[in-house]
Amino acid sequence: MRLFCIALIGLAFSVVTSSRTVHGKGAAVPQYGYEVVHVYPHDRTAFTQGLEFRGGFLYEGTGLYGQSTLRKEDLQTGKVLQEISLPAQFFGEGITVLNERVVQLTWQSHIGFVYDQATFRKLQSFDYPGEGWGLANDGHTIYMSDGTAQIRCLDPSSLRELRRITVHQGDRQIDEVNELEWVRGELFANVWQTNRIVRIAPRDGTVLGWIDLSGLLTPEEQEENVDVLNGIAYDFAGDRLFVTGKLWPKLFEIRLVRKR
Ligand SMILES: [Ca+2]
Repeated sequence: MRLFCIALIGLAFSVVTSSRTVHGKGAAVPQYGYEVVHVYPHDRTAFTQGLEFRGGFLYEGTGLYGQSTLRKEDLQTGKVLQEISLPAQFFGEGITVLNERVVQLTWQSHIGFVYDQATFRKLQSFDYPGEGWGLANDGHTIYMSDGTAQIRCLDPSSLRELRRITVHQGDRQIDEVNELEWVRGELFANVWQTNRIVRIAPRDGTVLGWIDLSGLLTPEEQEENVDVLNGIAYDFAGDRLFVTGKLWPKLFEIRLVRKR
């Protein structure tokens, strides 16, 4: 009986200790809100799955079967300057632009495409296991999300997987990591079906912060058949951060504001 009591006390102590530890780590992660710097138009029919800003233009990959595209767009007007459609059997996902090529994933077809950045001519395709969700790159490595807490690191030439990191905050894995962006040495990622972006250390997947983007759309706009927040693009030259969502009427330039 005495041994049993000691075991119980020990168990209770360890539960308290571990919950304090988890709580402590969670509290230490910075939380951010935002200020809107500028509002731009966004195509209401674009089911945004990938977004990047390169050379003064937006590149956007859109999804849904029979409606998936790759586009180049004018930021100011939202006008589509160049566009190709994917064959109807493919649901387009993330895109990234590197070395004058655009890479685009598909959701569940295990195949990605590589296009010439200037002409959008298809140069090659490649395959991968699992699902394709988001893409980004740091100039040397391509990062790919797949709907789990894992981010795959790909060789930009062969598009073969080099290693993986797991997005985590303490002991908790952050699942359904979606559209990605490389921002000043960090990976930013939409978390699917939330209004939040998670800031990730690319080295080991540690969560560096959370950005709450609730309230970007008005209540009226929320009722107009829009889908979730998805789409982050960073303008290196101008230090501008853009966000939008699937079927959203607007694309926002935002500035992050530390909450705590
Ligand atoms: Ca992006």
